[in-house]
Amino acid sequence: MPAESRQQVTAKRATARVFFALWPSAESAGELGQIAREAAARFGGRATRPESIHLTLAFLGNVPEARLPALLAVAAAVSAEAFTLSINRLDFWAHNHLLWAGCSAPPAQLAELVSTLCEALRVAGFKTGRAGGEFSPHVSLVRRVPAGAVSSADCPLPVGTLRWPCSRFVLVRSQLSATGSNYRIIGEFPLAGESRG
Ligand code: 3AM
Repeated sequence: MPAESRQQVTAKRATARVFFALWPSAESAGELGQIAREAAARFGGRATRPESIHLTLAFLGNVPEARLPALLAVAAAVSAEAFTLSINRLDFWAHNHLLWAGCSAPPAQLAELVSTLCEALRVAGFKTGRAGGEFSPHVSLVRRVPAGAVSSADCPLPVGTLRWPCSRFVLVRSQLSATGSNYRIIGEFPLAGESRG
């Protein structure tokens, strides 16, 4: 049998850095992007660009490209209900200098979607997230906020409550670059019913 070409070997080893997420409408992304820019101007750090704003459901990291069709099939078989997120608070994690937006009361359907998705991924042999890590729903708005810049965490969102209807989740490919991560949606999966909440 002829030896594998260098190209074939490289193709087998190629990986994609991927994660599942909720992706906002352009309108919600625009509003959150504006809050991110204002917070970065006030506290320092790097605001997430509107086109990159998302809520991570499950992070897989590097997956062989050859396994992407299986990954898409697992997600397509997930059955979960649509819901609406009420984003109404800002918070700050000192350990990773991250300012983020979230919900005071995340809907039960969000946790159900994450547990159903993660269980389906586990059964199919995909590893997700940090071992033993709890799911903490958050929308990253400003990264690398300087230490000590934010004195009070957990405050209301400046624009009041932002409604984010979620009728699909997506698989995203992340390309790391010197200027940050670039995200590309490579799969979309509908959630059942009307987005309520
Ligand atoms: O912007 P957020 O935090 O929602 O934090 C990373 C980002 O989500 C997260 O995956 C998203 C795309 O990069 N992430 C990166 N490395 C991770 C890891 N090892 C991770 N999440 C869990 N475990």
